[in-house]
Amino acid sequence: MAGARGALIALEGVDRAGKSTQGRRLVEALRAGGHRADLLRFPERTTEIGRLLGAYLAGEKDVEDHAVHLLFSANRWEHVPSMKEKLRQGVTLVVDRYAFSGVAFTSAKENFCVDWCKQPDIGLPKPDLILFLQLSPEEAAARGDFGSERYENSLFQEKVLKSFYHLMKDKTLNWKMIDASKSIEDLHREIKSIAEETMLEVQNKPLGELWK
Ligand code: DGP
Ligand code: NA
Ligand code: NA
Repeated sequence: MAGARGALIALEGVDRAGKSTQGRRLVEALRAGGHRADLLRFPERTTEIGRLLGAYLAGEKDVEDHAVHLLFSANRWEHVPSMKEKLRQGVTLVVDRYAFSGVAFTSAKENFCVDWCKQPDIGLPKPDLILFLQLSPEEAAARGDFGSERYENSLFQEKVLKSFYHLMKDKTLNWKMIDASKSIEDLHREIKSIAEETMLEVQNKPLGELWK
């Protein structure tokens, strides 16, 4: 029998919900439990495309909205060969943001429809689990001010959230809503348990293709 494959787990959610902290904690805990696991964060800013996106987000560079949408997608695609190889070898991948952020952020802009936004990401490795970390705008505000990157303002973030809710209606995807107002520790335990369950469930199932 071929070895068990790893699971692809996406973390999505509103700003300051704790995605990055939870992603790190999850990978550490899985490794401590004897699993192979890696963390990936999109945009992945170390490639050429990633550096361009970093400059765009920092406001150092302007890029036309359609063009930048395709670049965010390209930044995911350029990691697909290595992601598939790791999953095949049994490494579970935790991704901090994925195509759902891609669609939610661009479709929050004027004159972009969800359908157009999804096209370039069709066929990406399909997450076995999408954890959506939910936090009310009030609770998010209590965790501190927005940073100074592009998109970091409350009006735009509300539109992004609406787009996320639209994407969650897709029942072909395994969305799990998580209450991110809990303590870091409680949230971590909940996420770890759902992740371990998913890893067992999918280990002998083929990896899917997103939105196909
Ligand atoms: P982060 O490093 O998680 O803070 O994400 C950087 C910012 O980029 C954040 O505001 C969300 C946004 N973002 C992430 N992925 C995409 C994408 O695919 N398209 C667009 N337009 N924005 C994205
Ligand atoms: Na965008
Ligand atoms: Na950010």
